[in-house]
Amino acid sequence: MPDLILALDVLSREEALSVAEAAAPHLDAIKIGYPLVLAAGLDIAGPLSEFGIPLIADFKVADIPNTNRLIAEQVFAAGCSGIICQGFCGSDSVAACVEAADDAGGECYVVTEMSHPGALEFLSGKNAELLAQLAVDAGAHGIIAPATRPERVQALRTIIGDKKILSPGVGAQGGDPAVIAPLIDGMIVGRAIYTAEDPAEAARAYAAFRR
Ligand code: 3DU
Repeated sequence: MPDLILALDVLSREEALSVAEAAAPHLDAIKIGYPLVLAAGLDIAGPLSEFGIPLIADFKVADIPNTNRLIAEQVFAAGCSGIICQGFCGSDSVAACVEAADDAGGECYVVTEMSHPGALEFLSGKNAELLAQLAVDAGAHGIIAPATRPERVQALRTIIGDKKILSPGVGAQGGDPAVIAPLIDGMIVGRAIYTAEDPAEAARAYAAFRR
């Protein structure tokens, strides 16, 4: 059963720290990304790390290898221990993120199939399977795969073996935690926790699906 990862897509430092503090006892990691970092700055990673929970930077990095490496180095220097990159820029671009993660003692996850309906246009099916194989070949620590499509998570699992699957799409996007939890290593939950009237209680409820 999976770790619980809070997707902290709130738009102020105060709200981020207050939600993180409330939910922290039930969490294994916090995922930060463009919404929070653009609103509050990457140095929000400093106070967030004080809750003692690993931070994963979801910048879906998608550039040439040199730029990917520069982005990843910033992320790890800020105190994050994981980074999420796209795979569709190719193996050298992914390798740049994996190398930066390895140098920092961190982890790199590659997006394969996304969870929203539009993912079916490009980021699904055969393309997702190629991206999963690319993640394996590049030495990535795991992949991102959709909680909204458990059967696709199972298909991608056959490619990546025991590498980690972190899975967004539970709650607000309709994914069922009871169905997806046994298939994955990390359950990513955002709005269903941070917009709840009582984020601590919401996090506690999702934490029931943890290891
Ligand atoms: O739908 P939620 O509010 O639980 O948030 C899900 C988070 O995961 C959010 O940060 C989103 O950007 C991210 N994510 C997906 O939802 C789907 C993907 O395929 C990849 C990342």
